[in-house]
Amino acid sequence: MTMTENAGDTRPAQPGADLPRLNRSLRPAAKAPVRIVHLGLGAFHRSHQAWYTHRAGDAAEWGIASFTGRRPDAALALAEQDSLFTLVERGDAGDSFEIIGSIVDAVDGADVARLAELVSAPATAIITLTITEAAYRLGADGLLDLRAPDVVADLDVLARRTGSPATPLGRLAFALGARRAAGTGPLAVVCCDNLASNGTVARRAVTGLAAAWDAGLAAWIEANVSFVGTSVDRITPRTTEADTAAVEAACGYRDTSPVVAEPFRNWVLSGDFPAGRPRWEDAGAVFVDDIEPYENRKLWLLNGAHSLLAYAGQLRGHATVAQALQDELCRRAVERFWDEAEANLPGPDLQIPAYRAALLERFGNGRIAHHLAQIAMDGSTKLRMRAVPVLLAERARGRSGAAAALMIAAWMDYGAAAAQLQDPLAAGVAAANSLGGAERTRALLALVDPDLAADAAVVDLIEDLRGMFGERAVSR
Ligand code: CS2
Repeated sequence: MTMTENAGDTRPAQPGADLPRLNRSLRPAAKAPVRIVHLGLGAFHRSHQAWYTHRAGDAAEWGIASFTGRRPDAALALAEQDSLFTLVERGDAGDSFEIIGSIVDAVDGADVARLAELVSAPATAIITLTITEAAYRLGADGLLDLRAPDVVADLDVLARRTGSPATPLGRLAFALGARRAAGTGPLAVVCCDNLASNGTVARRAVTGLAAAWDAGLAAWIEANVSFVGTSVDRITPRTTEADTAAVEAACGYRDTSPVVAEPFRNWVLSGDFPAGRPRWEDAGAVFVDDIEPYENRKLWLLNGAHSLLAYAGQLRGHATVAQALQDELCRRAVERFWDEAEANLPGPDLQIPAYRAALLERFGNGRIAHHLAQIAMDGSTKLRMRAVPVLLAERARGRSGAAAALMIAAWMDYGAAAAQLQDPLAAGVAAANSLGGAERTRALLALVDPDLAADAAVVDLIEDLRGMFGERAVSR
């Protein structure tokens, strides 16, 4: 069911609690059986994979059981409305509203027994992941950091067989162990996080953790789990109270968990699905043999510009992507970074000029309040995918890579100015910031990439670029 906002609607903007709650009588089609298990029940999962599954021609056969990460809240709220939610597609011209029915079970991530039960069920064919870039616990060398405290704690829990693992990787390894024990055969793990070579990263992280627990499980995963790589794209800001009110006003029911997204969406996938998959191509998903150029285009051009705007924009006092883009200084920094990135992306097939033009329009969508503070988090991990490859590629061609370096410098300035930094390496950032001058810059760079930090010319370049956007205190 798709509804379009009726401008002539006379209902009050905030109809209040007397409205019915979104409920099963509004389910767009019968509940599908669970065949997909998802880890990371957040807004992006719902605007992207849940939407594609909902729109697949064979949606009736593919239900998603979606597990939250750290907190149960999103699952509790969805469970109260039969796992249904409204997707608000917010374009320049207005909003359209659609009830998405592909999630059939919303579960507290801490319920690891239920996860193991569903992952080991014969009908389950796919596990999708949106657990955030930082959750793969990759060190700067690209391998699982077996010394990360939460990884150590999960390995301890798994070895003792008491309690439950708390990280997504630990939970996934545990559930795959249950599938192995049940003998229910191969399946696909589809990584939907913004990481370069995300299928490979997921495989390394999951098998790395499994190997440290149970070598037999690691071998079983290697032989039975297909790690599918993807490039995912749909700008999905955090839902606000105003969004919830807009759904009430337009749809006439109360939905505590709507999701707002831009009309644009894109999903490129590469890999095997040994137990089958929905016909996501019906909804526009594209299956390719070589995903790397698509990944790089998206990670460098979209996500790279996002990170640059997040740090530069906040240092300049802006709150949203659209606002930062109107600032000449920020906009020029983005264009220069895009020039560097483009010089290292292959051929005309990727249609970079059109992609860049489309990005300017998407970022400029003033009706989407995409907060820079949301994008700014976990910078030490994100920059490894968004700035470092472009910087390295430029330097390998004998150029400076100054625009990519500026993104890193802006992250450093932001880290020094932010009242509270949300980053897996926040303690390291604070320690580095207690040093002075070039030593500080070198120590911060080592958190992102130790090899780059050993290159004095790169440290000097970044040091020179510090302070370019001012050092306004950043409160959030
Ligand atoms: C953003 C992404 O928060 C971020 O780091 O760059 O979430 C971005 O909005 C999505 O990748 C768009 O597809």
